Amino acid sequence: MRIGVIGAGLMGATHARLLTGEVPGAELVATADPVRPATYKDGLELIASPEVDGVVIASPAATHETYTLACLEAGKPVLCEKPLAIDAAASLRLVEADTRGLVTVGFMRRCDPGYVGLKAQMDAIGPPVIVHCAHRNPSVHEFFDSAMIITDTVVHEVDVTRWLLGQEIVRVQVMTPRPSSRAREGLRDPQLVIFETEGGQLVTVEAFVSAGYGYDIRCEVVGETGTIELPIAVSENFQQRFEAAYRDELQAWVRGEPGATAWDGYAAAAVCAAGVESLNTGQPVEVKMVDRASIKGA
Ligand code: ISE
Repeated sequence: MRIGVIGAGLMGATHARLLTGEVPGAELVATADPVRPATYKDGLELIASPEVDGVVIASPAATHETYTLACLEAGKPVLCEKPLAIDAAASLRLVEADTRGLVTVGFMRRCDPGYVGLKAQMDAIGPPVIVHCAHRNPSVHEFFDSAMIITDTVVHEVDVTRWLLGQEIVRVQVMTPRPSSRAREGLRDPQLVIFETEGGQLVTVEAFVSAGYGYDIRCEVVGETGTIELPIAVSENFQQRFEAAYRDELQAWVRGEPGATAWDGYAAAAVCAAGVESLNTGQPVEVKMVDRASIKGA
């Protein structure tokens, strides 16, 4: 597959590097970025190029909807970094537009060897009742605000929960202890997020983005007859921790294997919206989602 990557920032550069030699069947033929060195300044030109068969979108979130729609209009498979779009309403427009299943969302943990192993063991612990997660980053950039701890950080646990349990999340509650003295002024960090699934399971997520000591992702699934845990692998940052996941995600996409769909991107956005509302109100919030059956092709 001849691939074009839109966005030459951290994630775009990571995808471009992996596509150059690490992913059999993939050939990086073009890049686009308005300010950094790239083949095109405009992502729409890259999408229109007859040289490009498939597109990876790793530009700022506000551009995702436009670029994804252009890929759909051009009939080209697209791997869009999370978030799929700026909010749930925009994500839903993409679900409706993706009648041919051309959209994959970059929820790379589904390809992480640790998570893949965890999912493979789910049958060994009986019906799952509780999941405990922790998502700790050493630090975040100065523009990172309290809501982004939900929309940028916990969004991965939203997707992992839906993927591992095969259930939609119906309610979210966010609680915050006193902020860490290491958290930037005004940042409500850490946060404790609780999801309730449609099947009545509970998921706890400790999100702590000023954890200092490293990038640390944990997940324990408690079933009726046992528990299983993600191997602990404290790393320097998420690129290092999930290097294999990013590579395997690209490989699966190039092979045409199913990954996270536009619906998964929409569901994650809807859960995050409830999470941000709970963060702001201190109350549990119901997730508002359209009925999947009402959407053709979702
Ligand atoms: C970042 O945007 C990511 O996507 C990483 O996977 C996540 O672990 C990190 O917390 C986010 O800031």
